[in-house]
Amino acid sequence: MCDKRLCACEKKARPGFMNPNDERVKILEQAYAQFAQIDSKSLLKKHLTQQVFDTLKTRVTNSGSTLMDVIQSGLKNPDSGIGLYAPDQHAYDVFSALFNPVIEEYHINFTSDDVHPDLDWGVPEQLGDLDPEGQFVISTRIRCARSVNGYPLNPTMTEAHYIDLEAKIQQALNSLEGELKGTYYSLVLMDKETQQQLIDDHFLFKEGDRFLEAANANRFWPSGRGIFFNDMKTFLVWCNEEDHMRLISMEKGGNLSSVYSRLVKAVTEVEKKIRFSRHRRFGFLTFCPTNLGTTIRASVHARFPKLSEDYARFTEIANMYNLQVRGTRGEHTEGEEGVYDISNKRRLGLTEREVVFEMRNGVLELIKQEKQLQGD
Ligand code: ADP
Ligand code: DAR
Repeated sequence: MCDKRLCACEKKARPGFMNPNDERVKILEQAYAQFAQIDSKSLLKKHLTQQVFDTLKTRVTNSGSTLMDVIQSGLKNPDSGIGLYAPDQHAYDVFSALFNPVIEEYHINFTSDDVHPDLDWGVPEQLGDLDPEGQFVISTRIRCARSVNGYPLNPTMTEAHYIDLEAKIQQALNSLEGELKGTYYSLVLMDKETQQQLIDDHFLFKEGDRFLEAANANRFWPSGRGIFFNDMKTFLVWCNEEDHMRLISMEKGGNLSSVYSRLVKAVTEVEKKIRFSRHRRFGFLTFCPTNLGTTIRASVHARFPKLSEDYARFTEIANMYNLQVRGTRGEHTEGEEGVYDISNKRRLGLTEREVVFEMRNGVLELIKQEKQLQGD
């Protein structure tokens, strides 16, 4: 019987698998045993069964990522809603036994037989204005995420990757013209006062997100990170935050057609210069599985003082229309004075057109119910 620690036979793990006696497997087993004792409502907690864990614990992607890289954020943050991220593009396939049930549950009605449809922006002019009288909607924003082909995802990027990708993105954006013309601002060169003002004004991403930190997505910060925006700040691009790129169109008021039309024009222009990563089943690839597919989050900041008096009922109604309620400072924040961030929850299994219409129809219903409660 060979000594497990020294035996050469144990050292030869199969490609794509760790040796069961590998120290990393032992650490995973200890972490899973501790996680079993913790109460959590995350989809990770629900779907990482002992059987799934045992199936995946020795798997390794072609970038060297393990199950720990996938689940560590959810292990460290039991209050996660999801609790897992893809450390590289290959992870969605290698750890599909865990990703698939989480993805199919989060994206509602996306079943194991479904494949994300081809891109279809639809006709932006058909969306109209959500609130022409300006009674409820303060501002409208639509964002999509893009991973750049040939680059790994956050946890497997080197500092050189971040800097090289930032230069590639900056070069592509600096060639934009007309309404999309703008300037790139690197976080490395940005003074803290300007940075905080941009965050407070809802333009720039926050720093130090604990979920991303635990997922190893904030390494080498702020190297390679930054923001591009046009003079009006109606078209913006986040560089190397959670995803390689977040392309954002936003403006005051509820003119959904205007915001969506600008985003479609921008993404169409940028994809002439940068090749985006797509998965054969999940559409456009993102770091978090909640953003796969169209990667679109179309949101309004809107006043619902009556509806939100009963917050549980408010979120129940929103869920009926596949809408998500967030606070006014982004994810994991609270509403302020009856103002909330209302957006589509589903991004996968629908076309771009269907996703934005789902948000439009849901928001119009919330406005109708708010008017009824106000006795309009
Ligand atoms: P993402 O939308 O990229 O998932 P967040 O939910 O964290 O990220 O929002 C990012 C920023 O965008 C936050 O400052 C948030 O307040 C702002 N934001 C989101 N939707 C709107 C909107 N409709 N109008 C104005 N700002 C918005
Ligand atoms: N905080 C993580 C991510 C949820 C989705 N939001 C993203 N990707 N920004 C969670 O599991 O709650």
